Amino acid sequence: MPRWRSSYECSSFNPGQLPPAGIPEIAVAGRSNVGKSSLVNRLLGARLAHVGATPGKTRSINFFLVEREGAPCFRLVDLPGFGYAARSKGERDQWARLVGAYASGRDSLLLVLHLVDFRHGLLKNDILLQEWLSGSGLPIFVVFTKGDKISRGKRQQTRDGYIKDGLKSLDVPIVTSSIDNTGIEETRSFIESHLDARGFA
Ligand SMILES: Nc1nc2c(ncn2[C@@H]2O[C@H](COP(=O)(O)OP(=O)(O)OP(=O)(O)O)[C@@H](O)[C@H]2O)c(=O)[nH]1
Ligand SMILES: [Mg+2]
Repeated sequence: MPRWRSSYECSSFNPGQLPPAGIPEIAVAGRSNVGKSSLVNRLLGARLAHVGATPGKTRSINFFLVEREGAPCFRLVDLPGFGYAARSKGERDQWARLVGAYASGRDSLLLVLHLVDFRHGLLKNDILLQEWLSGSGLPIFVVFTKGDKISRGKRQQTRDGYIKDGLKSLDVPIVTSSIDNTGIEETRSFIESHLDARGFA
């Protein structure tokens, strides 16, 4: 697979700061603290996104440019965490306003990676997020995070159980860990093949 070269592009704290659409975008969504920024860094191969031990670290939409063979290939987009319970309704509304302004009618947004904590599977907020994303017409692919917290021998059974419980995902979800790199290369390949399938090889 050709090497990705990544760089930070910009951050949007409000709809007025969103960069113009253009090149294909792959967004990373999920509950606060699920490991979005950590996975973004692993995929990019660089510590460009800010990681935090407390939920609510990422408040802006952060855009990272991935180049392949010297040419812009796509943007990886780190979204703020969805639905942290301790936050006020006002802040949840702010999430919907900002992410809604970003995602609505953005033809260049090809795919949303929905990150789900492998220890818990889909919680209420994950189901709400899936409904919101699919209601916005966005293709969803589930990526499990923190796979290192479940022993290797139990991973397949755990994943199959979550699939059986029901989830929206374009394909069989990938189990990842940003600690030991499990599933990172597989996720990169999935992104590459999705870009390819959508005509952006
Ligand atoms: N064990 C383990 N911990 C992880 C993994 N990925 C992230 N973490 C930890 O989970 C915490 C949250 O990580 P972030 O990457 O900041 O999570 P986030 O989803 O971007 O959080 P918000 O920006 O607050 O929505 C940090 O303490 C990370 O070190 C993982 O794969 N395994
Ligand atoms: Mg984050």
